[in-house]
Amino acid sequence: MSVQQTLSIIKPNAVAKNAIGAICDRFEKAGLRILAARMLHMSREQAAAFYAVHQGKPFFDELVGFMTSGPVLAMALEGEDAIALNREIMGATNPAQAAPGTIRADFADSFTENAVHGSDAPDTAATEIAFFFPEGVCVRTR
Ligand code: DGI
Repeated sequence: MSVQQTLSIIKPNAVAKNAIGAICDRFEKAGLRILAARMLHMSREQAAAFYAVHQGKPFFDELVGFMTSGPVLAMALEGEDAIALNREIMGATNPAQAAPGTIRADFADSFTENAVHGSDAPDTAATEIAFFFPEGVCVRTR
């Protein structure tokens, strides 16, 4: 167990259904702390760069279209084993396979519109946090 940081995005479909508070409540109740938060409407260039690893895949254009369809809330979260904990709370990428009670089971509308993003490893977490928070994030002292 170690304290980690991870990048969370509340995606446009979840923002549109006013679920920011409900989703952040799940993070906080699980012990994840919000170190930084930024509401933004991503450009096509930003979304394509963020998901560059998926360029050329059949779902890429739909993914970029969705991620630019409305505002998102990007957050840096911190906690014990934050990366795995966040992904557990989120549920499986395909909401049809997400366990009951997970964020995706409760707030996803489709495979593409699956409500939240969470980093999958320490190196991607660091890259993704720097992508949205180049100025750095808060250090929690209490
Ligand atoms: O890290 P995740 O978001 O759980 O999953 P990922 O990095 O493999 O994929 C990024 C996003 O792309 C995912 O949240 C939803 C979308 N996606 C991935 N695979 C598929 C997909 N969308 C569709 N429609 N079909 C897919 O096979």
